Amino acid sequence: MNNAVRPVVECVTGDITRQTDVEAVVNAANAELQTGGGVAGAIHRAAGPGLARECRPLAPIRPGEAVISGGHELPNDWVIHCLGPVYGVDEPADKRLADCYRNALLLAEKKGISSLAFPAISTGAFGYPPADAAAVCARTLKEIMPELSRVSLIRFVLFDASAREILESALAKAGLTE
Ligand code: AR6
Repeated sequence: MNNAVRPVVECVTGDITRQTDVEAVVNAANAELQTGGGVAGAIHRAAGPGLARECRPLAPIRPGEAVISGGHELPNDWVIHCLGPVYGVDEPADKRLADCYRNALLLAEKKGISSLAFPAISTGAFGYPPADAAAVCARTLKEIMPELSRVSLIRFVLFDASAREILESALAKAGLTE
């Protein structure tokens, strides 16, 4: 383990585009890295058209992959775009979802990003059952934590209280929060 101080892990209810105090936000992207519904739509609307322009040469990405761009008009310096698995299609779904969290965190670490906020990747349009996705997220976070020395805040932003409770309980079960 090379991280003397473990990153703070927290869950909040809110909008991923309104996280003014983190350096990076994670996008639940589509393969083309263009606007869409849900998180991707909200991020591209808030970031402005420069985000889609910057992303064009980075696409397409594969399920589990993560790439990074600037934040444009978002209050964040960076956007880390992850393509989650479509549940029941991109198999094994748990591995692909774990890859998203792992690759996003390793990319943040590599870039020296100290704080980032994630949405609940794949649990909207891509249909991943929230409790199963939360278990994968917590397990992956626990595995990757020892490899992080620069990331000091990992926030999860859930759209509603019930989604937040599901993730909070998975993180607590994994011993990652109080
Ligand atoms: N802030 C935080 N969470 C949100 C927000 C927001 N602004 N908007 C939605 N959520 P989704 P996916 C929640 O569908 O399942 C897009 O069309 C939402 O309630 O954004 O990975 C892309 O173009 C859900 O719990 O991501 C892709 O094609 C979670 O965020 C596809 O959807 C993820 O929902 C990606 O699907």
